[in-house]
Amino acid sequence: MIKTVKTSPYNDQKMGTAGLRRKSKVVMQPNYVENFMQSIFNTIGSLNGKTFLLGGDGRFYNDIAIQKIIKMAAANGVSKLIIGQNGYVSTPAGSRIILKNKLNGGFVLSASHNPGGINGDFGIKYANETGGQIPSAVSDRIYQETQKISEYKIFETDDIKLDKIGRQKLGDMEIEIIDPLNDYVEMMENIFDFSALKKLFKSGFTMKFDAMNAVTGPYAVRIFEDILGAAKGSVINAKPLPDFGGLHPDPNLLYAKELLAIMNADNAPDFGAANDGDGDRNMILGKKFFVSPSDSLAILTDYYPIIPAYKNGIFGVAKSAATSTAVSRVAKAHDIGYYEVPTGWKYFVNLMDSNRITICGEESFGTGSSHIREKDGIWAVLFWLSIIAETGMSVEEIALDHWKKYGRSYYLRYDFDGLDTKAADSLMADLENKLPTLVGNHYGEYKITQARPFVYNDPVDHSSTKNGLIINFENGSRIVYRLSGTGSSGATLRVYLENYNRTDLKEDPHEMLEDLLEIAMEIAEITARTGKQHADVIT
Ligand code: G16
Repeated sequence: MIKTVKTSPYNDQKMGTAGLRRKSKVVMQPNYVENFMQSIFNTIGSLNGKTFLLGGDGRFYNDIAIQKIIKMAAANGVSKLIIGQNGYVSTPAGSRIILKNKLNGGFVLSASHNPGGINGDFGIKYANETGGQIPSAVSDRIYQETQKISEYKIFETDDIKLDKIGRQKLGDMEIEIIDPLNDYVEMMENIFDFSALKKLFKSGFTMKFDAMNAVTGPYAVRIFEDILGAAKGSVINAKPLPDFGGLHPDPNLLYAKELLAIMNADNAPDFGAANDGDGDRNMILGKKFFVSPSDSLAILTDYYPIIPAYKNGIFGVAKSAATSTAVSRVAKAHDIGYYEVPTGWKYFVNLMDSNRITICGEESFGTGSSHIREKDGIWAVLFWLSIIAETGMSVEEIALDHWKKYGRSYYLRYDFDGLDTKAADSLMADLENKLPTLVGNHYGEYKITQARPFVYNDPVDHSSTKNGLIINFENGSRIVYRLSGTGSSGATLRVYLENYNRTDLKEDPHEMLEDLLEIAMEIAEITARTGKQHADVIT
């Protein structure tokens, strides 16, 4: 019943910042999933005795890809698969299940915040035994394997039913269908003070959580409505849909429009939040108020002593280099370890495993801690609710209080989308070459003091990664340039701007970054090289 099928390589199966992401129609090509999965299995080697998690965010093609992976796992000698009921598992819950049950790794089928559907994107994230995504050295080996693949193995059988919790067999492989919520909910109960949060909702506190028709809907309904007592209907777009109901499941000011309208209305609830397709990203809103992810990381870190799981102290904090420096000031004030890593959650994993950090986060709407090895959208929301329950302050008051204490890093990210890959690569290469010549240059009041590629030397595995170019100014401002690693076609240039201010705390970030944007466009010759006068997306 095990069939060996001849195949030939696809040349585009290199993983990006977080797994393989491609247009659904690309992934639907004959043998595309099979080639990629067989390359992973070949790279792992012996699968006997190994157990993996399998699930996804419910997007289009999840159901088909899951069946292929189950049948290939059985044919390749995997001992056991643990699968989320109906094929669902969020990225953070998956990480938890892997860690808690000491699995050998797992596959979460998701293109994260990218849209779904036949014209959208599909993706496969591969986590190792840490519950975090594999390091680049391993993804490079898998890519090599995809380039020479000539056959794959698959079990010939009917599709496996995934709707009932319980155990079954496929050949010698055991399949266990689990409730993907249980372990995750239990973990949250052990991190946060749920009785304080129940009191908060009992006192009439109101919230809206936008699950964006993606995988966190059932998690959010169970935690916020069923357990903590938020009013029914507090979770909107709660049912996971294959095309996310046409939504772009990216929790930011551009795509979470429905939530934004609710939070900007005069009768807005006290608190708003959204998660992305696979539940690892979060956006936090107050009444007519947006918390930038970089500020959110700094604020959560500042309040760590109020959370039961962290009250005895944390090891340290880390951010990606592109994220604003707000959290560095908090780390200094609390006298805890502080690290900057390349973009990609996988770079936090060694720091967590070696007890160097407990909390970490990124500008790309990700925050989390060492409870798992992925970022965690619902964790961030529960942390914010805990701060509100403890202080009695509104979201806006908490942010203002923070800025008064530490000053404010005005921060925005400008994305130039759909660029020709070669043009984007040469823009970055030429910019890197001219960096040394920029030091000392003046642009109005802005004087460049440092201009360098960001190079990260991992203190644990001693790997070295170059990611992005950073320009520092005398007044504390920064420009960071890098190319996105999560797109499914073409290139996206990201320009991250930061302007630190100690006294003017309530200004419009767009205005505060206007001059720096002009400088950033000029230095990298963005208009001349890409034809773009303006960024396509600003978050
Ligand atoms: C992934 C990574 C994040 C990264 C983000 C953006 O998030 O896990 O660490 O910050 O991509 O990456 P890029 O700037 O290269 O597009 P997710 O939520 O997409 O898995």
